[in-house]
Amino acid sequence: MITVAAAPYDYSFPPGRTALVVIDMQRDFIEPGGFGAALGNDVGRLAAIIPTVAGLLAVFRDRGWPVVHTREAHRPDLSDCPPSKIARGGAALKIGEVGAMGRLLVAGEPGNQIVDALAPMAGEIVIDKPGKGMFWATGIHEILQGLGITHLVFAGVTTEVCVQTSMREANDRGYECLLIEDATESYFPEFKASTVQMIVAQGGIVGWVAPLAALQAAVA
Ligand code: TIU
Repeated sequence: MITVAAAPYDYSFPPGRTALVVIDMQRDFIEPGGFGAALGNDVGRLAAIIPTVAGLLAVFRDRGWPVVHTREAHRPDLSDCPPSKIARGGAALKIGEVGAMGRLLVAGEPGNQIVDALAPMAGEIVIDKPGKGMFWATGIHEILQGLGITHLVFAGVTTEVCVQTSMREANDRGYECLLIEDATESYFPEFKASTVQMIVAQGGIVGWVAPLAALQAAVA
């Protein structure tokens, strides 16, 4: 076991049974002209974590540990997108409509690609998820079970939406979850702070939180 100094107390994980999950570091949320911007958000905040996420990826890649990338993505016919989700898609453009990087949140469109600096490498798992959480309608639980994964380390965007939802889904499925706090970001700093508090409250009701430096020190 490797032990990381974390909140609310030390997080121990077994190498080989631990996967990194990078949530939705796609152009739709991080670059101007995508879904995040269409919702009225300042997307500049999110790009700031790219170097930290890259550093976290390096920890796992250098050791050959499993890496999962997710994208929030719908089929081109939107058959996997509830009408309620489209209706609440913000004032400017809705899911499936054409923006500066192609159709918003549609698989295969330019905006749906993970940003170049964090592009998946051969052998890494990439899943398209129609929901906010990574387990809904993706089959990822079965994939992780097949690999013997028991522990998940989380990064990505946005902290209180897709990251938190995925962590809670993972928690309910028995995974021990660590969020790397400087490798996740929200359009709303107060929501990120609240999410971190919610995760670690009540003795780690959802999981653990630590900075990248603590993980790097633990594996050194
Ligand atoms: N809007 C927002 O904060 N997030 C999302 O819609 N999706 C993800 O968090 N990936």
